[in-house]
Amino acid sequence: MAESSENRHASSDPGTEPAPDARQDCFPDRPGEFKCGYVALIGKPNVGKSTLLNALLGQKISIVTRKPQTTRNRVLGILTTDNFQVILLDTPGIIDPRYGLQRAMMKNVKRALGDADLVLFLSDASAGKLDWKSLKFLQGIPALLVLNKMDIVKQESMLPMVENYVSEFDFEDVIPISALKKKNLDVLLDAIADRLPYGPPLYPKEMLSEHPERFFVAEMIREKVFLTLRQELPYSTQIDVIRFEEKPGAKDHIHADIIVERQSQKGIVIGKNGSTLKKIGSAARIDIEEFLGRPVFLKLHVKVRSDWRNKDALLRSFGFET
Ligand SMILES: Nc1nc2c(ncn2[C@@H]2O[C@H](COP(=O)(O)OP(=O)(O)OP(=O)(O)O)[C@@H](O)[C@H]2O)c(=O)[nH]1
Ligand SMILES: [Mg+2]
Repeated sequence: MAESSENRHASSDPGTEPAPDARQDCFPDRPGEFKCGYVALIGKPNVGKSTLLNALLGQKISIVTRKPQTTRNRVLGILTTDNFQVILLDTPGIIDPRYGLQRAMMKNVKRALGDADLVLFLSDASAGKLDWKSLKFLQGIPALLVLNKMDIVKQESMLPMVENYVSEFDFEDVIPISALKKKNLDVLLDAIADRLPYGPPLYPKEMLSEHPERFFVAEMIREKVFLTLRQELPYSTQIDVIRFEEKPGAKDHIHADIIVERQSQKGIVIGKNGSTLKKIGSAARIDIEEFLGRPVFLKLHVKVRSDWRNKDALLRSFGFET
């Protein structure tokens, strides 16, 4: 995950174009046996898609909070074994979009589905209710029904849910898991591998993701904003990394803006004597340093961009497709 380019916006998504020489460099002796494909994680907000992506990769690359609609982008994670490479696409939870940002989020879901060889349709086994809305997105793409959060629900109580789902869609298989407790993930991975197409790897085997470092930095700050601020305010925020300077022999300097929609929100994010902003910054810096493996100097500012969630030009400047 090398820091890429001059791209100013952390949340820009470079797409799924693989590194051009990856095909030749990896596993040149066994191209016929190798499997490789794209697998999209789809489902309602909060069902555990990002938790599952992180659990499968063994490293946290997608942010997780208890709030729904945490993920906004299509987050790509690469898992390579001796026999296969699976390119996992985490996506925003499926909702009826009400404003520009949510419409852009749903575009990211559709893009992931457009790339997918297989879908993991995640449902919260403890929720009871079926997720008809997300089901409509599948449109004939081969899918596994993945019932998450089996750690907090009795297996037999999942049966009515499974019966209802399979009567509506021809799922390839049904797999109960716990992404949080890492239960049954080996079974899930075998089921994925069975269904991947044959083909050479698209990425070098040590590669875990392809987003630039500043994307992850912005996401880590956003996670702390979601965890620190209450109620609806996090949904009005966006992170814009405006400077990311590597300083050999010294700390990296990272300057990021926390964008809010209204002046009144700015005061809340800053807090009394700057206490809230300081809390967000300290927590984010710890995660960023761990992720980058080096010390950083993180400077946060709060800026107002009136109604940014509905302004296409601003959304595009933050890397969203409008
Ligand atoms: N008990 C339990 N909780 C889980 C499990 N997987 C995820 N969670 C919790 O569910 C909440 C939402 O998890 P996320 O991974 O952010 O869910 P998501 O589907 O990515 O949500 P969005 O990005 O909002 O669409 C978090 O509090 C997780 O800790 C699980 O297997 N068991
Ligand atoms: Mg998520």
